Amino acid sequence: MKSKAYLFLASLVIVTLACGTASGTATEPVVVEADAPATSEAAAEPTIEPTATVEHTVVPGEFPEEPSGVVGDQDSSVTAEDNRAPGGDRFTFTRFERPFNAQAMDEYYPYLDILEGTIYVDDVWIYVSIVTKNDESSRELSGRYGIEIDFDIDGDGEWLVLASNPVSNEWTTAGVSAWFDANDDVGGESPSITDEHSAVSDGFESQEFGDGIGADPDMAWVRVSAEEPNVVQLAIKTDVLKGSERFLAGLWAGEENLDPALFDLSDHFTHEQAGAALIELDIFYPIKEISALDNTCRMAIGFQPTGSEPGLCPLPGQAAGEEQVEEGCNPQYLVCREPLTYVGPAICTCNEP
Ligand SMILES: [Ca+2]
Ligand SMILES: [Ca+2]
Ligand SMILES: [Ca+2]
Ligand SMILES: [Ca+2]
Repeated sequence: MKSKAYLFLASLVIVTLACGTASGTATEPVVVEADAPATSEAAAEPTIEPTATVEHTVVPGEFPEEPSGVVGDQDSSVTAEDNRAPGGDRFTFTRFERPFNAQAMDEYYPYLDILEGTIYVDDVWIYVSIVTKNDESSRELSGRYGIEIDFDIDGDGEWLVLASNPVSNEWTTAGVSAWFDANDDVGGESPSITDEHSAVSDGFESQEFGDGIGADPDMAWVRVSAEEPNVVQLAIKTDVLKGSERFLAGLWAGEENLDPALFDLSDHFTHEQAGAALIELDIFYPIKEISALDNTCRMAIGFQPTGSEPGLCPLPGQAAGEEQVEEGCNPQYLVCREPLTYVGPAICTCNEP
């Protein structure tokens, strides 16, 4: 109830400021002295107090040229007619490829199907680009899109930053929220894989930012690419890393079920409850309580991974746990390219006419 009241107040503020917050501010990132970030001790208590106005000091600019990490993800459109995913759905490893409705899996949601993700980092911002399946018939990005950040590289996320139903081509904090796992229970006893003994976790329970309200009103932003309406872009202050210059990052797309309180989803639900999107896993197929959801493996940002980091994308030359296979695609039409850095499987598309 508290959060509803907060959201209501927040939307009042946004409505009030709708005309005043957009452009006109610096297009280049401006380094400002950051306020002391909330400590994790303080974060156990909700720290957000609605304020009368949201005054932005620094607005994200354009992405740096060189990406810090790139990831490919399965294109479920290639097997959607068979009511299944082509790969990439391994519940016990917290990997989901299920941009479909539950049970029948006969509705495919291109706006929830992540195909590729890229991360860029500069001194002030972590920039994220999430490429969803381009669908001429429906370009509304009506889901939630986000990034999970694990800055101590132990496999459980510290932050989940989500943006709901992005529509603006300008950077905005509207609809953006940032959640912290202050009591460090995300992931349970086995981070990034299903716990043997399930325990109760409250997930990312501490909301540190929402719609421009929080200790730092400039913490997290979203926009839709002006050139590519299927691309969601996020910008998050590097302050969230609390001094770390390296992190693991996974990307998410979903709807209401992409809920900070349910993390890790692979601990909150049993495999039986969650179901599976791969028809080969016939004991668990089809998807059930976890549907309309997609995520990526985790990119290593700012360091060379050993390969043993929990949830990490397969490294080049390493036997890939999941191959990026376009089933049903005539091989002569299959176009694959290597990601720009070491962090992910080849990105393939089927150019069959
Ligand atoms: Ca996907
Ligand atoms: Ca962690
Ligand atoms: Ca776990
Ligand atoms: Ca927690």
